[in-house]
This record gives sequence, structure tokens and C-alpha cells, in this order.
Amino acid sequence: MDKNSTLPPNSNVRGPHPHDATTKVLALNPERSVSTGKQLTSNTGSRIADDQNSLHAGARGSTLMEDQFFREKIMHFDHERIPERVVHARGAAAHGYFQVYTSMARYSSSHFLTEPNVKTPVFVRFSTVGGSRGSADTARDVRGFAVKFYTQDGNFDLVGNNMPVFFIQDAIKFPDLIHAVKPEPDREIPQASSAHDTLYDFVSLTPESTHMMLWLMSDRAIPRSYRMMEGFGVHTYRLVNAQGASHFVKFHWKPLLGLHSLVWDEAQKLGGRDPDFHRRDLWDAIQDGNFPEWELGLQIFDEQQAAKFDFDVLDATKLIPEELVPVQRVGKMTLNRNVDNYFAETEQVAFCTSHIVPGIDYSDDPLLQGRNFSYLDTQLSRLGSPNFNDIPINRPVCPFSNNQRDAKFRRPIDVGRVAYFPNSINKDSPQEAPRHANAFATYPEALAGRKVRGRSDSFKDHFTQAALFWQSQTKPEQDHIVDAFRFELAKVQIVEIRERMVGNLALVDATLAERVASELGFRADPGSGVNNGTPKGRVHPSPALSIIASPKKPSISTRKVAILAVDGVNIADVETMGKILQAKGATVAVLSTRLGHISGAGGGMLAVDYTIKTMPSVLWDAVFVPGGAANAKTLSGNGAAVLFVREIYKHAKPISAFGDGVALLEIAGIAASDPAKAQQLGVVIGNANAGQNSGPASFASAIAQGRFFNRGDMDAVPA
Ligand code: HDE
Repeated sequence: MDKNSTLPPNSNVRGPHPHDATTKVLALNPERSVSTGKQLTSNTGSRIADDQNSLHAGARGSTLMEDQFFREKIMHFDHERIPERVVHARGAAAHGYFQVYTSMARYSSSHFLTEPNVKTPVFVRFSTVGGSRGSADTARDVRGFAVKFYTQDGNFDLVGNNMPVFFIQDAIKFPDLIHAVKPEPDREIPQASSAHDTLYDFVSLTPESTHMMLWLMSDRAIPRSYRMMEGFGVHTYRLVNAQGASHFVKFHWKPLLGLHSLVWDEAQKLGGRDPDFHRRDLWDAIQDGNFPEWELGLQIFDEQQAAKFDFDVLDATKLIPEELVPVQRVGKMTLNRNVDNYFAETEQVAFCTSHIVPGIDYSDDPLLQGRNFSYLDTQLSRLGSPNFNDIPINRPVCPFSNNQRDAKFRRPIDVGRVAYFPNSINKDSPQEAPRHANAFATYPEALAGRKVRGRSDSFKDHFTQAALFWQSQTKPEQDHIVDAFRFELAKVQIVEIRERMVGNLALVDATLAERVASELGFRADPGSGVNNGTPKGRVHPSPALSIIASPKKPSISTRKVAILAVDGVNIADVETMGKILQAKGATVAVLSTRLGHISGAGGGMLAVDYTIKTMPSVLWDAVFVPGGAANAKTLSGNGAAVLFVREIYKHAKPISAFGDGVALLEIAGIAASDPAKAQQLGVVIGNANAGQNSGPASFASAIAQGRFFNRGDMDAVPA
């Protein structure tokens, strides 16, 4: 699909216009610059006749300072970069819209939450946290999930993550946390990795981080796709209705494709094979018309309920189990347009938690309060001017006006003598808005107490919810958490740090700690942990915290299936399988040892999409090996093909083989002699005569299931 076909006609947003899904895209139209059919000029419009040579003193002489074209071009180039984000530097973004299902006016006066007929434009940026701009997408890390709603009441930035809790309780610790996780300052190593001494030194001494560390070691930290992960506002916010009544709220994003993750070996290999894995996935899905969708979920509760919880809703290291306060799905967000220019949009977009709209307000969460300073402040160093909201991607689409003036890169020509309020010369314009016009009114929360530099006692339980998360995981998910801690702590060099971290894990769960310690060569000892808080409370497991146990629609939509084929393949197998999987929404491609066409066993030709070497197994969700004796023989002697199926097996992904194709599985060491048993493990054996609905249909359900962690011998696979 050509994305330009969805481009709305040019319009000038400064005039009146309807507010709908395209409002922001229309507003950006006058800013788009297309160079097609134009002559080359300098920035001041002087036409350039020769852009291949600079001006020299004679053909072999030195370059002349006089060359204004050279100097302008190089000067501009020298300054092309702006500072990368100090965290969340690596990201990818897209445009879309949000639509509420039914009016939420009972809770909030925000236009985007009360008008089911309105499609509010959004711009969403996903990111990793620790790595620099050029780092790999699949690092083990938290993912940023930042949504800018361009509402009629102004911009609302919901700057969230794909995990519902955070490492620290007070914003003053953020620089310490980030200094600890970033590459170590003397050697600038390791890039985009939490597996090193300084991070574990800090978190093991900061037991409030333990809950988040369990999330970080879980499969949530290696999502299969941005399209398949949840988002969380993390903090408690307030919703405030037109009458001024307030409720607390936690924001959630629920992906309609369900939750899916990679496995660690795969994520590491992807870091080399395709560092752009998530960015490419998002771009391709939108380009192909497979628009990613999330439902907005709200956990709404009041102060009386909050007072009864055995944790503090202002503590960002805690979540509210869905079993305690259900998540109401109130609307849907669809991303339907890629950016035109990465720098102008994705790099320059400025999210600030301080960008909120009437109908929403802050809670006193000390992390959120600190963020409200940080995001505004950080834009000054990144974008260089308090006018950063005038950069096209940041500009609101509702009318805006005030008496702020001047500063670097001021674009509007503010007309007239008046830049103050009150004034009589301009009839008091721009005027304060009346409350009934949905002007922002801070919720008049009652306050009492003394100034204190300290934390509430209600913030001091650091282990109950860590245990809740651990106990809510399925067996394979627990295994992955154990393996991740073993991996990371084995990379930590200072033994006391390892022991202290395991000591903290022992305060969460003795088995977890013992299993981690068993590979590190010592016994877990809760005495080497740091517990400066209260003892662990009672835990009621929450299935919603598990990726595997969370409900999913059985779908293979946008799943990528590789078909391995060389000369002598049974083309009918390829066509039958391809047709059925594609009809169910999967992407199917033929991979071979060379590009061009290959010949079928019974005649006919088949077009090849990719070579096996350039598109290795980690880029696919499943593999199919069709029949054909020559096909099986050639592939069995091809190292890349054997590695391909081995890795797919090791990474718990579905495999299917028809007829002679089974030989390749056997060479790769995958048990296929008992088809019924194999099928339980996601290995679907069929043949060309099995009928269209037996082999392919079973394979499709295996793909919908996702991963087969019940394969007991995955670790034995030498891939
Ligand atoms: Fe951020 N964070 N953060 N953060 N954060 C930034 O702002 C900060 C926190 C999050 O795609 C920075 O514009 C502090 C929690 C996302 O552009 C900076 C604290 C959550 C993004 C900053 C936190 C987040 C950022 C760096 C502790 C989830 C990327 C560049 C109080 C709820 C937004 C920038 C994008 C980016 C500060 C903690 C999410 C430095 C001080 C908790 C998704 O301002």
C-alpha cells in the first residue's frame, strides 16, 4: 500500500477545520517540503550550477574561503545532530488516532474521553531506555510507550512504559539509577545492557527496585513487537469531571494482537542480525495496512478504596492488581501512518508529563512530580529553545495564544503592542477562560502536614509485590526469569554484588533465589540482602501479570512464516500451505539458497523471495519445510538451512514439514517420527495428500499459540 494514497489534501490548519483523526496530519501539510522538480539553491535561494566541485585556486590549487556554497553546506552538515535523549534515545514512532467507545463524562471533562464521535489524533513513540540512538532494538530493557494526544483541549502526553512499575520511588534517585545502568563511565561499556556491575550494585542496595528487576528479567523486557506489548501510565493520575469531582486512575494500553515476546537467545542474535527489528516491524505493519491497535484501559478508584489497599497508590514501585480494580476498556488507539521524516517527527517530538488537559490531573506520586520538572527542562537542552512547542510535530491543533514572546527560533510574528495581561489596549486579550469553557482547574486536594525530606512508611514494603509478580508467572516464565538473573549476574564481576542481589531475591522467594544462586556457585542467603523496609505481606497471584496466562485471541495475523525451498521442491505443498496461512493473515515467504526462480519436483517454477543467509530464523515466527526428495536432500546438506530449523526449534517456535521435508528436521535433531507426539510440541508433520485442512490448519493453530515451551530438550539444541 502506498502510504501517500492516504495523505489528506493540503489545507491550512490555521483556519477553522474539523477535529478528527486527520487533523494533525493536515496541520503538518504546510510544513512538508518536497524537492521533486526543483532546482538546487542555497538556503537563501541563490541557484547553484555546480554541486560537485568546490571553488579552487586553479584546478589543482587550494580551496578558497570565498566559496559561500561550500561553507554553507558544510556548516549546516556539521550541526545536523541534536543531543540524543539522555534516556529513551532509541525509538520509533507513528501517527494515528484515538476514539473513546462511550462518554466517560461521569469521570472526566476531557474532550477526547467524552466524545465517541471524535477521532483524536495521536503521535506515539516507542523506545528502549538504556541504549544510545544507534543501539539494537532487542536489548533486554524497559520499552517506552509515549502517546501525545492532540485534543481540542490541548496536548495530553501520556508518557508511559511497557511495565506498570518503576525502579525507584523518588525522582531524586533517577540520575543515580540511570548512571548505574548506562555504560560504565570509565570504559563506556556495556552498550544497551543491564548485565553489569554498576546496575546491580545500585539495585541490590536499593531494595525498592526488586519488583521492577523481576519485570526486567521477565519476557516483558524482550517483546516480539511494539504491536504486541502493553503500555502503562505507571503513576496514579486523577480524572476530574465537569463538576470538579475527582477519581484516581491508572492508564493501561492493551494490544489487540495480544502479548508476545522473544526468547533471550533469539533477542541477542537479533541484535546482530537485525538491530532495527522492532522499528522495521512497526514501519512494515503500517506500510502494509496492518494498523496496530491498542485499547485504552482505565483502573478507576476513589480515595476510600485507595486507603484500604495494603500498598500506597502514590508509590510507583507498586501496581494495582486487575483482580482488585478491574481494567475497563474505554476506547481504541489505531496507528495508521508512518512518519515522513524521522528527524522532524520522531527525533524532535517532545513529550512532557506536564502536558495535561482539563479533566486530568496529577496525584502526589513523588516520581511523577519530579518528572513534571524533568521533561520540560530536558527539551531545552535537546531542542535548544523554550519555543520547542512550535516545532510542527509538537504544535497543538486547537487554538492557542498567550503572552510568551521571543527566544531562539521564534517562528510566529506576534503582531501588536500588547504582550501582557491584564491590558486595556487589546481589550484584555488573550483572556482567561471561564471554568465552564473547560479551562484547566487544579483539583483542590486537601493538604496537611509538615515539610519533610523523607518517605512515607506506606512506601516501605519492597518485597510483597515482587513476590506477587513471581508467583503470578507460569512455569516457563519463571524459568526465563531465573535464566535471565543467572545470565546477568554471571556477567557481574564483583562477587559481593551477586550475593547481595541474590540475598534480595531470597527475600522475595527462596526457590527463585536458590535456583539463581545454583548457577552462580554459592548458596542463597537472605542475610546478604538489604531489607530496610517492612516484612513481606500476603500474596494473591494475579494471572493478568503473566504473558502466557493473559487472554489472547487465537490469531496468526501479521505472523511471519518462512518456507524453505530449493530445486526439486513440491510446489503444490508450498502453494497449499501459503494460501491457507495468508488467508488467515500471516505473511509467507519462500527462502532459498539463491534468488530468482527454482524448479518444482513435478515441473513448474517457484519465485524466491529471500535467501536463507540474509533472512535467518530469528526474523521469522515459524518455518515450513515442504516435500520433495531433492529439496530435503539439498537443504539437509546446507548449514544455513539446518541451523535455521534448529534455531526455530530452540526458540520454541512452530515448525511444519510435509513428506520428505521431515528429513531436514531429523538432520537437525528434531524428533518427528511420532507425529502425534510432535504435534504436542508444535511440530506439525503432514503430507501433500493430508488435505488442505489437516496439516496447514494444525500449523496455523500452532502459530496462533505462539511458543512451545513444553519442548523439554530446547537447551540441548546446539544453535
Ligand atoms: Fe522518563 N524521561 N523519567 N520515565 N521517559 C525521559 O525526557 C525521567 C520515567 C519515559 O519517546 C526524558 O524527552 C525522570 C517513568 C519515556 O520521547 C527525561 C524520571 C516512565 C520517555 C526523563 C523518569 C518514563 C522518557 C529523556 C524519574 C514511565 C521517552 C528525554 C522521576 C511512566 C519519551 C525526554 C519519548 C524520557 C526523565 C521515569 C517514561 C530525561 C526524571 C516512571 C517513555 O526527561
